[in-house]
Amino acid sequence: NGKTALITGASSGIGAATARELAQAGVTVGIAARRTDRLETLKTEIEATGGKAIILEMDVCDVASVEAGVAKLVDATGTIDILFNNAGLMPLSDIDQFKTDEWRRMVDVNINGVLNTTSAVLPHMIAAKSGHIFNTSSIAGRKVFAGLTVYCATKHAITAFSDGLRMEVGKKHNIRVTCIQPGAVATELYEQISDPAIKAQMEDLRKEMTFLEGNDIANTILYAAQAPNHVDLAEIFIMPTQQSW
Ligand code: NJP
Repeated sequence: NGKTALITGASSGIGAATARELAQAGVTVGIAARRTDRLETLKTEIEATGGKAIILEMDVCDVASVEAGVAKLVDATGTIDILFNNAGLMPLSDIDQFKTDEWRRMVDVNINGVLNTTSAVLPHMIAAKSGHIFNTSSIAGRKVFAGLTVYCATKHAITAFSDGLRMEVGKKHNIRVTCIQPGAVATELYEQISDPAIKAQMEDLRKEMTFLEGNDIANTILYAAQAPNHVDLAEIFIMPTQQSW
């Protein structure tokens, strides 16, 4: 309550749900993404229920736009207490399809994007001797699935980065780090899959089991954020009950 959060990938899915949830709890949310029309709608929705949202047009791959977004939020609120590194892509394909442009985009958004926002926000948290960073990894950051190889590689990087970051900034700077590892969540993430066979597999999966909703993830983030300061919920591994893999 009275805190400020920067949420990347807030224009849809898990990020938008988390923005709504934190705003309801009294957090001022800096909602960051490229699609500002979506952010406008979200801001209107949040403010209609008494929350406060600040739109940050941000491409997490573009350091200048990340720095501008962070500066805008700090100017408006004086602080960033929570950073949710959530923006991500999952254009799945088998390696022998050589969709190398998609691989590079995944590495850029899923890994470099997290490094860009973290390096821009961390100095403010270090100065405040307080903060909480949430990173969206995945079940794909715990194990490897064929067809998801490059995505798994990017999410394993986020799991590793979260662990190392926690070791370096927890004790020294009083900053908590939580690595979120969801199973299947019903969002637009699956729409980017360009490989027809993998896309069909994912669509079948959606018919045969109940996916998590963005809000299920948002609830756990609020729970971790509200824990007493000496409690760092280091990992949240959250699965649909019916997901057996
Ligand atoms: O997907 P979606 P999710 N700069 O597509 C943003 C992980 N995850 O909510 O810029 C800035 O609805 C994009 O915004 P825009 C997943 O890997 C998911 O499911 O306007 N933002 C949009 O808001 C990802 O890390 C599942 O296009 C950029 C958002 O990213 C996170 O959850 C399972 C951007 C994507 O929202 C959220 O994904 C799992 C850029 N360059 C992990 N590029 C799952 N859904 O099943 C993209 O284990 N965005």
